[in-house]
Amino acid sequence: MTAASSPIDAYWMPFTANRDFRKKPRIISAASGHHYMLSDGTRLYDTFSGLWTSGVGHCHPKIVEAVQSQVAKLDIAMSFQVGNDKAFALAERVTSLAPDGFSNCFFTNSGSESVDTALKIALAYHRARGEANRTRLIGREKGYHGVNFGGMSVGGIAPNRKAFSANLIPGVDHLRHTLNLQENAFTRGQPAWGAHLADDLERLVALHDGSNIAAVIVEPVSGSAGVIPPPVGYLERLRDICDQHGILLIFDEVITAFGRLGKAFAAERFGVTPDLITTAKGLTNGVVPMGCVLAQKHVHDAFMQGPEHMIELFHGYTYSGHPVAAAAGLAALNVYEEEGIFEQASALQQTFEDILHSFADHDKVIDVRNFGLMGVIDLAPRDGAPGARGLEIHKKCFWEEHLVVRNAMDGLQFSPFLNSNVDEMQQSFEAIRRVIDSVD
Ligand code: PXG
Ligand code: PLP
Repeated sequence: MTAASSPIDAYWMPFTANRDFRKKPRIISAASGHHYMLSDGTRLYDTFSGLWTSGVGHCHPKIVEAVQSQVAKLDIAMSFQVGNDKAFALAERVTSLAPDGFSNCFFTNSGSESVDTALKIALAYHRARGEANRTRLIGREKGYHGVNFGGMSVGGIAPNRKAFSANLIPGVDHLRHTLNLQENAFTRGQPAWGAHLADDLERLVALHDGSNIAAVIVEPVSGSAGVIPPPVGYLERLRDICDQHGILLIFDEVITAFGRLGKAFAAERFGVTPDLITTAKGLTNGVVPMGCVLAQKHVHDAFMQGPEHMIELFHGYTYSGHPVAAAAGLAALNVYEEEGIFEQASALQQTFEDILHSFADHDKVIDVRNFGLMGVIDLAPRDGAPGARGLEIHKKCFWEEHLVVRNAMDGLQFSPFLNSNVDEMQQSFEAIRRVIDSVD
């Protein structure tokens, strides 16, 4: 065993500049409501709701209580061949929240696992229906579908793919992304320009023949790549083309589900119904890791054939439907309903949009985008040092303004609590403006 050289060096942090972090670690040790706490008692306001996860705030008493009592009652049950009561109850609740037609729920432990599960369901679905030639998968440039091999391959974020280029799964194409600052900079909500980019799918159908294409996966609103709302008519167009050619449409709703757009699902908000929906994050308010794939009845039922003693889908995780996670999920869904959380989110959208767009005339700002309670302020990168300005702002917000602000390179991303207090939201952006003003 080789001991790490300082007490924090052993932890290899995800998606983090580890060496820079270790110089002055930002370590959170408690949270309550809309604030984090450091071990010295400093309180920080969270502008990112965990990591798009915690719509109702941290350590909600009802979710905490549900998890505490569940872990003392049933810690784990075997999830293959035997089930637990909470997983069945949660599957019922989630499918009843989903748009009409969704009948079944397959549990995972993260968004990445939900995406790889959905891709596998799509491939196996076509095979079960006698169309085993439908193997091609289509993602979109700038898409983020997690970090497992399937999701990384259909994803379109170059740095996430670069080191693994030769090993991405074969038979994947990408639609063009819809971010275009010449046409759409500083649009509030959905841009009017860009629906025609969905016709890229027609080109791929023409190239490969539609009969070889299994599924298209998109985020209804791109999140990680920097909040890119769909152009008006774009999602509808994708749905039409998929229908014409028997292609499954997958919405990756890991961020957009459970109220972030003011409705239970983006599918409902946009009035476009995919065949499969992937979720995670808000399913448990982020309290216990859990995701799920929602399937339309026609997808699920295609598997329910052959001898009844046979497994229909050779896929699953040890922790699929984990009882403690499922108890957290049930409690979170209860809170969403009892406290009118989706309605609160819906009511906050306009204020959030107005605050964000008040940054539009700042000389360091090159774009502002928003939809529902998702938003980004894109800053101009420093010459020769892309990302440096964003990271400096993140650190200054943390230490000087006691705010946790997420930067992805020079984009400042915002995921306000679905039950935010407007005064706190306003104060946090006043502080962010001070910091943007103060850096080079
Ligand atoms: N799909 C989508 C649309 C996501 O947003 C995943 C899949 C993967 O989920 P897991 O649970 O495996 O991380 C995500 C996750 C950011 C950021 O800064 C967003 C995510 C992850 C990391 C950073 O926007 N979303
Ligand atoms: N911004 C907002 C909106 C807050 O609510 C808080 C704390 O409540 C802060 C910033 C940080 O304030 P302080 O430095 O007093 O912890």
